[in-house]
Amino acid sequence: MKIALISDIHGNVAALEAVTDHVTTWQPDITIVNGDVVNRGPNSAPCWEFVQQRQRKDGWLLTRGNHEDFVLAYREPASENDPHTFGIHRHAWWTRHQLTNAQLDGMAALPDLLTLAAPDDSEVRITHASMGNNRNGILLETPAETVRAQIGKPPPLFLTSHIHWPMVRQLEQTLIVRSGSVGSPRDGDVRASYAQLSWHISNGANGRWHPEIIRVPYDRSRTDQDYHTLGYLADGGPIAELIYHEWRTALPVLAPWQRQYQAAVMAGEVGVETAVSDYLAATGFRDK
Ligand SMILES: [Mn+2]
Repeated sequence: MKIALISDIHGNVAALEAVTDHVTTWQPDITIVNGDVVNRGPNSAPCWEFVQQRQRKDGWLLTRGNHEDFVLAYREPASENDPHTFGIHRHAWWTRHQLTNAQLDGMAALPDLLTLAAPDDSEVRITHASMGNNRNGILLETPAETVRAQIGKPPPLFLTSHIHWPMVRQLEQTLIVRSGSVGSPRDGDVRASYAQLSWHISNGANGRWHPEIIRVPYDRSRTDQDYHTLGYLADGGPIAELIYHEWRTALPVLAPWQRQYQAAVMAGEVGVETAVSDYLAATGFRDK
Protein backbone atom coordinates (compact mmCIF):
# COMPACT_ATOMS: atom_id res chain seq x y z
CA MET A 1 0.00 0.00 0.00
CA LYS A 2 1.30 3.44 -0.93
CA ILE A 3 -0.03 6.82 0.26
CA ALA A 4 1.00 10.22 -1.12
CA LEU A 5 0.52 13.12 1.31
CA ILE A 6 0.50 16.58 -0.23
CA SER A 7 -0.56 19.85 1.41
CA ASP A 8 -0.12 23.59 1.78
CA ILE A 9 -0.34 24.34 -1.93
CA HIS A 10 -1.25 27.97 -1.25
CA GLY A 11 -2.27 29.02 -4.73
CA ASN A 12 0.96 27.87 -6.41
CA VAL A 13 -0.15 26.18 -9.65
CA ALA A 14 3.32 25.47 -11.05
CA ALA A 15 4.37 23.67 -7.85
CA LEU A 16 1.08 21.71 -7.71
CA GLU A 17 1.48 20.51 -11.31
CA ALA A 18 5.09 19.42 -10.74
CA VAL A 19 4.20 17.53 -7.55
CA THR A 20 1.22 15.90 -9.27
CA ASP A 21 3.50 14.66 -12.07
CA HIS A 22 5.86 13.19 -9.46
CA VAL A 23 3.00 11.55 -7.54
CA THR A 24 1.49 10.15 -10.74
CA THR A 25 4.81 8.50 -11.67
CA TRP A 26 5.02 6.93 -8.19
CA GLN A 27 1.48 5.46 -8.58
CA PRO A 28 0.16 5.57 -5.00
CA ASP A 29 -3.03 3.75 -3.97
CA ILE A 30 -4.24 6.88 -2.19
CA THR A 31 -3.41 10.57 -2.58
CA ILE A 32 -4.37 12.94 0.23
CA VAL A 33 -4.48 16.73 -0.06
CA ASN A 34 -4.16 17.70 3.59
CA GLY A 35 -5.48 21.27 3.57
CA ASP A 36 -4.43 24.80 2.59
CA VAL A 37 -5.02 24.49 -1.15
CA VAL A 38 -5.91 28.19 -1.28
CA ASN A 39 -4.81 31.56 0.12
CA ARG A 40 -1.33 32.84 1.06
CA GLY A 41 -0.30 32.66 -2.59
CA PRO A 42 -1.20 34.19 -5.96
CA ASN A 43 -3.46 31.77 -7.87
CA SER A 44 -5.94 29.98 -5.61
CA ALA A 45 -8.93 29.32 -7.90
CA PRO A 46 -7.09 27.11 -10.45
CA CYS A 47 -5.47 25.14 -7.59
CA TRP A 48 -8.89 24.51 -6.08
CA GLU A 49 -10.34 23.43 -9.46
CA PHE A 50 -7.31 21.18 -10.06
CA VAL A 51 -7.69 19.23 -6.79
CA GLN A 52 -11.49 19.06 -7.22
CA GLN A 53 -11.00 17.49 -10.63
CA ARG A 54 -8.51 14.95 -9.22
CA GLN A 55 -10.95 14.15 -6.44
CA ARG A 56 -13.63 13.32 -9.00
CA LYS A 57 -11.36 11.57 -11.51
CA ASP A 58 -8.73 9.84 -9.35
CA GLY A 59 -10.35 9.64 -5.91
CA TRP A 60 -8.00 12.10 -4.21
CA LEU A 61 -9.02 12.70 -0.57
CA LEU A 62 -9.15 16.22 0.88
CA THR A 63 -9.12 17.75 4.36
CA ARG A 64 -9.74 21.38 5.33
CA GLY A 65 -6.84 23.61 6.37
CA ASN A 66 -6.90 26.81 8.38
CA HIS A 67 -6.51 28.81 5.15
CA GLU A 68 -9.75 27.41 3.75
CA ASP A 69 -11.25 28.70 7.03
CA PHE A 70 -9.60 32.14 6.64
CA VAL A 71 -11.07 32.53 3.18
CA LEU A 72 -14.51 31.32 4.31
CA ALA A 73 -14.44 33.93 7.10
CA TYR A 74 -14.50 36.60 4.35
CA ARG A 75 -17.78 35.33 2.91
CA GLU A 76 -19.52 37.62 5.41
CA PRO A 77 -19.20 41.36 4.66
CA ALA A 78 -19.22 42.07 8.42
CA SER A 79 -15.82 40.43 8.70
CA GLU A 80 -14.35 43.39 6.77
CA ASN A 81 -15.38 45.85 9.47
CA ASP A 82 -12.49 46.06 11.94
CA PRO A 83 -9.93 48.16 10.00
CA HIS A 84 -6.80 46.89 11.80
CA THR A 85 -7.70 43.21 11.38
CA PHE A 86 -8.75 43.88 7.81
CA GLY A 87 -5.41 45.57 7.05
CA ILE A 88 -3.66 42.36 8.05
CA HIS A 89 -6.16 40.00 6.41
CA ARG A 90 -6.67 41.92 3.16
CA HIS A 91 -4.84 39.17 1.23
CA ALA A 92 -7.41 36.59 2.44
CA TRP A 93 -10.24 38.93 1.47
CA TRP A 94 -8.61 39.29 -1.98
CA THR A 95 -8.40 35.50 -2.32
CA ARG A 96 -12.04 35.12 -1.28
CA HIS A 97 -13.01 37.37 -4.18
CA GLN A 98 -11.11 35.15 -6.64
CA LEU A 99 -13.41 32.26 -5.68
CA THR A 100 -17.02 31.53 -6.64
CA ASN A 101 -19.76 30.71 -4.14
CA ALA A 102 -19.79 27.13 -5.44
CA GLN A 103 -16.06 26.83 -4.74
CA LEU A 104 -16.51 28.27 -1.23
CA ASP A 105 -19.38 25.83 -0.60
CA GLY A 106 -16.99 23.01 -1.53
CA MET A 107 -14.40 24.25 0.99
CA ALA A 108 -17.02 24.54 3.72
CA ALA A 109 -17.96 20.88 3.15
CA LEU A 110 -14.40 19.54 3.58
CA PRO A 111 -13.80 17.21 6.54
CA ASP A 112 -11.32 18.14 9.29
CA LEU A 113 -10.27 14.55 9.77
CA LEU A 114 -9.82 11.38 7.70
CA THR A 115 -9.12 7.84 8.82
CA LEU A 116 -7.92 4.99 6.62
CA ALA A 117 -7.12 1.36 7.31
CA ALA A 118 -3.60 0.01 6.79
CA PRO A 119 -3.24 -3.51 5.27
CA ASP A 120 -3.24 -4.94 8.85
CA ASP A 121 -6.42 -2.92 9.61
CA SER A 122 -4.55 -0.53 11.91
CA GLU A 123 -5.51 3.13 11.76
CA VAL A 124 -4.02 5.86 9.60
CA ARG A 125 -5.23 9.22 10.92
CA ILE A 126 -4.95 12.40 8.84
CA THR A 127 -5.62 16.00 9.79
CA HIS A 128 -4.19 19.39 8.76
CA ALA A 129 -2.49 20.23 12.09
CA SER A 130 -3.72 18.31 15.14
CA MET A 131 -6.92 16.84 16.60
CA GLY A 132 -9.64 19.45 16.93
CA ASN A 133 -7.40 22.37 15.88
CA ASN A 134 -6.23 23.06 12.34
CA ARG A 135 -3.73 25.74 13.50
CA ASN A 136 -1.98 23.76 16.25
CA GLY A 137 0.95 22.14 14.43
CA ILE A 138 3.19 19.35 15.71
CA LEU A 139 6.89 20.23 15.79
CA LEU A 140 10.02 18.16 16.39
CA GLU A 141 10.54 20.01 19.68
CA THR A 142 6.91 19.84 20.90
CA PRO A 143 7.01 18.03 24.29
CA ALA A 144 5.77 14.43 24.20
CA GLU A 145 2.95 15.19 26.64
CA THR A 146 1.64 17.94 24.34
CA VAL A 147 1.93 15.74 21.25
CA ARG A 148 -0.05 12.97 22.98
CA ALA A 149 -2.91 15.44 23.41
CA GLN A 150 -2.49 16.69 19.82
CA ILE A 151 -2.83 13.21 18.29
CA GLY A 152 -5.46 11.72 20.65
CA LYS A 153 -5.76 7.95 21.10
CA PRO A 154 -2.44 6.95 19.48
CA PRO A 155 -2.71 5.39 16.00
CA PRO A 156 0.33 3.66 14.39
CA LEU A 157 0.46 6.40 11.71
CA PHE A 158 -0.52 10.06 12.12
CA LEU A 159 -0.26 12.31 9.06
CA THR A 160 -0.07 16.06 9.54
CA SER A 161 0.87 19.23 7.67
CA HIS A 162 0.44 22.99 8.36
CA ILE A 163 4.06 23.69 9.40
CA HIS A 164 5.79 24.41 6.11
CA TRP A 165 8.71 22.10 6.52
CA PRO A 166 8.69 18.30 6.51
CA MET A 167 9.20 16.11 9.59
CA VAL A 168 9.34 12.45 10.58
CA ARG A 169 8.98 11.76 14.31
CA GLN A 170 8.39 8.54 16.20
CA LEU A 171 6.55 9.04 19.49
CA GLU A 172 6.10 5.76 21.33
CA GLN A 173 3.95 3.58 19.02
CA THR A 174 3.00 6.43 16.68
CA LEU A 175 4.89 7.40 13.54
CA ILE A 176 4.15 11.09 12.87
CA VAL A 177 4.83 12.33 9.34
CA ARG A 178 4.49 15.94 8.27
CA SER A 179 4.37 16.66 4.55
CA GLY A 180 6.04 20.07 4.33
CA SER A 181 4.56 22.46 1.77
CA VAL A 182 3.96 22.12 -1.95
CA GLY A 183 3.61 25.85 -2.58
CA SER A 184 5.72 27.68 0.02
CA PRO A 185 8.29 25.69 2.04
CA ARG A 186 9.97 27.53 4.93
CA ASP A 187 13.00 25.32 5.56
CA GLY A 188 15.37 27.14 3.20
CA ASP A 189 14.79 24.65 0.37
CA VAL A 190 12.69 26.30 -2.35
CA ARG A 191 11.66 22.99 -3.94
CA ALA A 192 8.11 21.70 -3.33
CA SER A 193 7.76 19.11 -0.56
CA TYR A 194 5.49 16.11 -0.07
CA ALA A 195 5.58 12.73 1.74
CA GLN A 196 5.38 9.14 0.50
CA LEU A 197 4.28 6.37 2.87
CA SER A 198 4.86 2.74 1.89
CA TRP A 199 3.73 -0.34 3.76
CA HIS A 200 6.69 -2.74 4.13
CA ILE A 201 6.64 -6.36 5.24
CA SER A 202 10.03 -7.96 5.86
CA ASN A 203 10.90 -11.55 6.89
CA GLY A 204 7.35 -12.49 7.71
CA ALA A 205 7.27 -9.87 10.48
CA ASN A 206 4.42 -7.45 11.02
CA GLY A 207 4.06 -4.77 8.38
CA ARG A 208 5.18 -1.23 9.11
CA TRP A 209 5.03 2.17 7.44
CA HIS A 210 8.12 3.53 5.73
CA PRO A 211 8.12 7.33 5.25
CA GLU A 212 10.03 9.27 2.64
CA ILE A 213 10.12 13.03 2.15
CA ILE A 214 10.32 14.06 -1.51
CA ARG A 215 11.50 17.43 -2.86
CA VAL A 216 10.38 18.45 -6.32
CA PRO A 217 11.87 21.29 -8.41
CA TYR A 218 9.41 23.31 -10.49
CA ASP A 219 9.20 26.37 -12.74
CA ARG A 220 9.66 29.11 -10.15
CA SER A 221 9.61 31.89 -12.73
CA ARG A 222 5.99 30.99 -13.50
CA THR A 223 4.96 31.42 -9.85
CA ASP A 224 6.95 34.66 -9.60
CA GLN A 225 5.05 35.92 -12.61
CA ASP A 226 1.72 34.88 -11.03
CA TYR A 227 2.54 36.97 -7.93
CA HIS A 228 3.21 40.00 -10.13
CA THR A 229 0.54 39.74 -12.83
CA LEU A 230 -2.61 38.36 -11.15
CA GLY A 231 -3.20 41.18 -8.68
CA TYR A 232 -2.01 39.48 -5.50
CA LEU A 233 0.85 41.89 -4.75
CA ALA A 234 -1.02 44.89 -6.12
CA ASP A 235 -4.30 44.34 -4.26
CA GLY A 236 -3.52 41.93 -1.39
CA GLY A 237 -2.25 44.65 0.95
CA PRO A 238 1.18 44.91 2.64
CA ILE A 239 1.08 41.39 4.11
CA ALA A 240 1.04 39.98 0.56
CA GLU A 241 4.58 41.30 0.14
CA LEU A 242 5.74 39.37 3.25
CA ILE A 243 4.13 36.24 1.83
CA TYR A 244 5.90 36.82 -1.49
CA HIS A 245 9.32 37.13 0.18
CA GLU A 246 8.63 33.99 2.22
CA TRP A 247 7.84 32.10 -0.99
CA ARG A 248 10.88 33.58 -2.79
CA THR A 249 13.43 32.77 -0.05
CA ALA A 250 11.77 29.72 1.58
CA LEU A 251 12.64 31.36 4.92
CA PRO A 252 10.25 32.39 7.73
CA VAL A 253 9.07 35.97 7.11
CA LEU A 254 5.40 36.25 8.10
CA ALA A 255 5.57 34.59 11.55
CA PRO A 256 8.54 36.71 12.76
CA TRP A 257 6.72 39.83 11.50
CA GLN A 258 3.58 38.77 13.40
CA ARG A 259 5.52 38.21 16.61
CA GLN A 260 7.08 41.66 16.35
CA TYR A 261 4.24 43.81 15.00
CA GLN A 262 0.82 42.16 14.91
CA ALA A 263 -0.34 43.18 18.40
CA ALA A 264 0.68 46.82 17.78
CA VAL A 265 -1.11 46.88 14.41
CA MET A 266 -4.27 45.36 15.91
CA ALA A 267 -4.17 47.97 18.69
CA GLY A 268 -3.90 50.76 16.10
CA GLU A 269 -0.46 51.86 17.39
CA VAL A 270 1.21 51.46 14.00
CA GLY A 271 -0.16 51.15 10.46
CA VAL A 272 0.26 47.80 8.75
CA GLU A 273 2.07 49.42 5.81
CA THR A 274 4.66 51.09 8.05
CA ALA A 275 5.08 47.92 10.11
CA VAL A 276 5.80 45.88 6.97
CA SER A 277 8.16 48.49 5.47
CA ASP A 278 10.10 48.81 8.73
CA TYR A 279 10.41 45.05 9.06
CA LEU A 280 11.56 44.51 5.47
CA ALA A 281 14.11 47.33 5.80
CA ALA A 282 15.45 46.01 9.13
CA THR A 283 15.72 42.38 7.96
CA GLY A 284 16.91 43.16 4.43
CA PHE A 285 14.39 40.71 2.96
CA ARG A 286 13.65 42.98 0.00
CA ASP A 287 17.28 42.46 -1.13
CA LYS A 288 17.85 38.85 -0.04
MN1 LIG B 1 -2.04 25.64 7.48
